[in-house]
Amino acid sequence: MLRNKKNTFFITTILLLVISNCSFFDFVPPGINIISPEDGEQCYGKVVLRAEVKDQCLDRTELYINGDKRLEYTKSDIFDEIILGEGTDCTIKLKAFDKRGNWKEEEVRVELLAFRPPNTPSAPSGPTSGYADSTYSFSAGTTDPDGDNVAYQFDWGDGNLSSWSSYVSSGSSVSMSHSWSSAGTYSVKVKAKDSDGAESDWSSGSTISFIATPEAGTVTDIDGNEYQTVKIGDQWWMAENLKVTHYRNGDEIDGCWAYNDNESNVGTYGRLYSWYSATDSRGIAPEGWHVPSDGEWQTLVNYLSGSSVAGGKMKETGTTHWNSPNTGATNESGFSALPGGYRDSYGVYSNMGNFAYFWSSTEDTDASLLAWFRFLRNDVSDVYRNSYFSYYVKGYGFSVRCVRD
Ligand SMILES: [Ca+2]
Ligand SMILES: [Ca+2]
Repeated sequence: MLRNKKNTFFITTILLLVISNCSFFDFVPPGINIISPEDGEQCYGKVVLRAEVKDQCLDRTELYINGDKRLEYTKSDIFDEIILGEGTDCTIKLKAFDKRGNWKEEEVRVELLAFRPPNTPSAPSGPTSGYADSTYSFSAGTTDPDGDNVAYQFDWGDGNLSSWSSYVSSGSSVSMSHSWSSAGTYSVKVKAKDSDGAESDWSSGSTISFIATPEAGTVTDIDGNEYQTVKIGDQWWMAENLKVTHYRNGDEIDGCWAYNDNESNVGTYGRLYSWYSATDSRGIAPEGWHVPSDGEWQTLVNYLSGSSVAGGKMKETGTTHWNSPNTGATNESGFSALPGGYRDSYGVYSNMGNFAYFWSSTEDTDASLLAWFRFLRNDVSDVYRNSYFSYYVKGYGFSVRCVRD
């Protein structure tokens, strides 16, 4: 009976029947009040008919659609849905009879238009980054032009679709969660359908980037200092700043300093090293590790979704060490960058709390006096790449993080 859904219309009827004692001397025809639809109304996909029929001797009420008798109600009849034929114009007539032969009819004409789907939802809202194999929620909502209830389905961007949510009222939102099994960047979309099954288009996508949950380890330098390490993508990084004072061969490192020459800073912030000592052939890094090249830094930044957000994912959270506002800090990478500041070539220390500077081993090929370094700030989520501070930059003291060979 239910044919092509698009061209099929429904009538929902609720007849309010008033029962009273029936007198033999009843010469009054039934009263009919069609509450909805109004005459001339445009209806989308279905007509909801509500009518009140009153008579002390009511016998029956007949429903006609476009002149065809469709249903007959008796006193106890209450109908929910009647399938209505195709078409754009439709007359709905109720004809009521009482037991004494009196009758009356009322008619309304409606314009039946196609089902209107819900409006296309906005891109789902949810996190922009996270860990693969963890579960994250996205929410979405939209309205239906007919006020129909709406259900939602999410396209998680990894080849999986959610099941349809249960129906909620037009304008309400729903949340659904998903776990993405692989690191990468995904576009999450949503679409809506109304209670008649009419579907919206897919929304635009919301981007979410996942990294693998960091694995942790340790490494020990020649002085016996143990460092936490973390695997970020395919790289193992030290999760603490280097604090060693001897090269691998046991020689003392001359270009290395405690911030403000205060040894109490070393435990938290490590030491600051000149580029010359960081790249000295005797080796500043623990066995099996090295000072990262500019390219190795870039691999890290790329894995963390690029320079505009990677800093936030690398910074220790909170404001114990970083000055407020520590913008964007999530430390999702486990890198735990700390704002160790720097020492300039005159021996002046600056910017602890606001900046973290890290050497790369790579000289700037355009100016061999310069070498590439990365820095992070308390007030942005960026990672910056630079080679110039002054022409004596290689003599500046910056923090050092080592990466495994
Ligand atoms: Ca009557
Ligand atoms: Ca609708």
